[in-house]
Amino acid sequence: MEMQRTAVLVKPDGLQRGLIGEIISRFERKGLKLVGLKMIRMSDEMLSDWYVEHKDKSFFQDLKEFMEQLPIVAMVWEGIDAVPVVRKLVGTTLGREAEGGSIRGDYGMSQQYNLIHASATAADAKREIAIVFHSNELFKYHSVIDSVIYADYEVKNAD
Ligand code: FUP
Repeated sequence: MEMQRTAVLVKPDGLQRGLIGEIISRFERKGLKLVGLKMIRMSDEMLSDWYVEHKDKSFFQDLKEFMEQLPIVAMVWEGIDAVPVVRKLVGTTLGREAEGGSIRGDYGMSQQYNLIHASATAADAKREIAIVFHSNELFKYHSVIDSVIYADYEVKNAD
């Protein structure tokens, strides 16, 4: 159990579908804390770094072209075990198979157009956050609801 930050992208299909507010709202209601947010058009270079684990896959170029065609909304969410918590809310990769109740399960039918990206591991999260955010674009702040989101011992154990 540790305090983590995780990267989320609302992809071009999520932007076109008008799901930015819905997606942010789900993470807010869960009790995660928004610590970074921006709208950007990702460059080919950024995407090559972002999807480095897929660089030899057949879909790599196609995926990058899809991600480059429109701006995306990038966010950083913070919380205890935020990386696996967000992955669970996002659901598995293929929308048609993703669990009902998850974002992909509730809103998507596709593999490539799966609306959203979420970091797979804490190491991926660190790398991905650094691709899109400067350190002065990430915020550390006390939220008034912190004390009803976690018990004190959970926060102590997570530090
Ligand atoms: P995920 O971690 O669930 O976002 O999915 P992956 O890391 O397995 O895949 C990264 C992205 O590549 C996914 F968002 C969907 C896309 N993809 C394709 O476009 N085609 C494929 O055949 C496999 C994945």
